[in-house]
Amino acid sequence: MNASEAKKRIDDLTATLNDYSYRYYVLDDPAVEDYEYDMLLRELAGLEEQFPELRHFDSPTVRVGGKALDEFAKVTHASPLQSLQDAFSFDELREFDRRVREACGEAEYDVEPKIDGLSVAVEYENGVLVRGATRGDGVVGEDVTQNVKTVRSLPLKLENAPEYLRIRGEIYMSVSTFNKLNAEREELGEPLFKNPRNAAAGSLRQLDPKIAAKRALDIIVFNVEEVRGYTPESHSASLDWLASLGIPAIPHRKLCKNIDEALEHIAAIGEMRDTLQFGIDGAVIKVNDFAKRRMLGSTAKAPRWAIAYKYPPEEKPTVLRDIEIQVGRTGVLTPTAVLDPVRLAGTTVSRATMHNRDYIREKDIRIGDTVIVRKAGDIIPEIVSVDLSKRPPLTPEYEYPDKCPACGETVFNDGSEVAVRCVNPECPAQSLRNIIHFASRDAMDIDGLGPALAELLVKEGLISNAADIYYLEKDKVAALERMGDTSAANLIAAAERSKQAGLARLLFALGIRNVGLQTARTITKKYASIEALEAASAEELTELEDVGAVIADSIVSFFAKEGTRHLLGRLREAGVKMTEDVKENADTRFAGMTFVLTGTLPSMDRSAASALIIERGGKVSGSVSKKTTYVLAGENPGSKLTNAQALGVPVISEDDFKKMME
Ligand code: 0OX
Repeated sequence: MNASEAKKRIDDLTATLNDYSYRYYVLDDPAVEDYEYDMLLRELAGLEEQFPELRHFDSPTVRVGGKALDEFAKVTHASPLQSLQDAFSFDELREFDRRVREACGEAEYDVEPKIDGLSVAVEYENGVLVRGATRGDGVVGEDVTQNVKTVRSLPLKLENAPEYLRIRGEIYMSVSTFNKLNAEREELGEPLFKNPRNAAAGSLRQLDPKIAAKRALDIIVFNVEEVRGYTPESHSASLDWLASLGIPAIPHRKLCKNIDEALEHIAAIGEMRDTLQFGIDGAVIKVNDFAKRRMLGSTAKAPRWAIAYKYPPEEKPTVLRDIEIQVGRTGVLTPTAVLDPVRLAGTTVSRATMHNRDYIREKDIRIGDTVIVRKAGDIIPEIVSVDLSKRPPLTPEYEYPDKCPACGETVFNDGSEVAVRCVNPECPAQSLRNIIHFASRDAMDIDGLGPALAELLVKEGLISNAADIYYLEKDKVAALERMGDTSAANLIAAAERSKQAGLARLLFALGIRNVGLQTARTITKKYASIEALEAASAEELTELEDVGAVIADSIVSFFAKEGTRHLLGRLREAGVKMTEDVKENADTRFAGMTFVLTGTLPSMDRSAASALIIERGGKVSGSVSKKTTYVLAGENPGSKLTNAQALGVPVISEDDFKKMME
């Protein structure tokens, strides 16, 4: 195919696929089968690879995500993204109505669901999606443009667009996507997301947009924050207008004549809760008329013309079928309720936390009971109470195990805490968890060694502690179910690579109580070898920033354990690096300097430039202030350049920057 034929086909495919996407994701009215869509998309991607210069900026292939970032740039919102005042009763809503009428007379209210996702601001310049940013603290958020572009229901280009448009919406993960994602993660032995909101948050904050794209996020838009080139007079008119531009405006909203109608619609939204594809954590009442809104104004925190009603946590009865006891990494036994599945606040619940032994005793919870479950803060379901009227006759009291379910040793409760613990250092449940943690990404990052494989290796007797990972024999691994030569070789190579992870990661990987990765990093700044750390007293350790007596004690008692010496000895013998490199003669020419990057640089992308700055001891910030040392500007710089000029911050080009690095 020659270039002009390719151009025609690329133009055609881009337009057609964007139309199909709109019909599928916004109108919920697919025009073609998924298969046909996928084939056309593949054809387009192939042509774009051959003729990159012909790719449209709003090509549907943008949705699969571009290059990974090193960090998110900070974004100062052009005007703060306000929050909402909360109400927990209809009385408070009537009180809100009274205040509104006092200030501006009778008012019509828009009532809409309050989506439980992550607030973002999205900007369009002349119809082109130029930026997506998280709300952050309302004033400064993070630039998540790449990930926002993967949201298929959000147009990358608007027809009949105003000159400038900034909208606000909620990014969320649909219940069906969430369930699918967790099912896949379970299969792979990866940790499950607690709820759709956490899953959406984790996905939106992925530095690699390809991962974000796979998570299939969605958006619902509920506000026009700023617009130039159109003047809406009311909220409902502005949302209808957004919908006419192809933007997914908030559904189930209703214009209500007065507070009674508004309360009725709030109740109706509450009834729908279980059937919606997005989680909600309330409903919002908003004065519809913008002139009235201006009369009402805002307090320092929130507008006076809107209020959020929070529904009481949903509670439902279900039957407790079993109580499972798990043994954690620190030996604590935790009971989990196994329930008949029940829909609760947007997800299906079949397990609930029971906290500890005392919790079960105090509530006298028994297997076979009908229990009332609720989501605490809409995250972890818990048992609120037992419906005694439904207790089957002769149901025996529940007996908490006195033996560890994993190793059979007697468990202890020393009276000083509620936790019942297994103190057997050889307990396989604890060692499995230690191994899983050791291999995890932030720890030694042993690729491929997830919970499922770790469990298999322990079960088959190939490993029983973290050090054993480094002594695995390829043939034995290859002979395991679903493994084979290649997987075994990959695992051993990954373990080999992990030996160079360095002391900070190793300390974190060892699972010392209270020592997270950040603390581990702090420690290695002063103690660059494990020997140096072993020799440190608790008192010396507390001199470190962020290390208090509790952490210091954990570290000292960890090194005092017999098992620790043995484990470290075997890790050392295997060649695991036990020092942290202190970069001597490190290039620190940018130490103490803060750079802000803006626009497109001629030869490097912004993440590469950021990496060069950070490696040399500098910082990269997303917004210009008096503290900024340089603004590194490329083509089409944004408002950062103007801000720099206003504040007298020196502006440099990529060439200047390169000279600074010579
Ligand atoms: C939501 C939601 C959040 C926006 C600007 C002032 C009032 N989570 O669904 N906030 C608002 O309104 C805010 N509306 C919503 N629907």
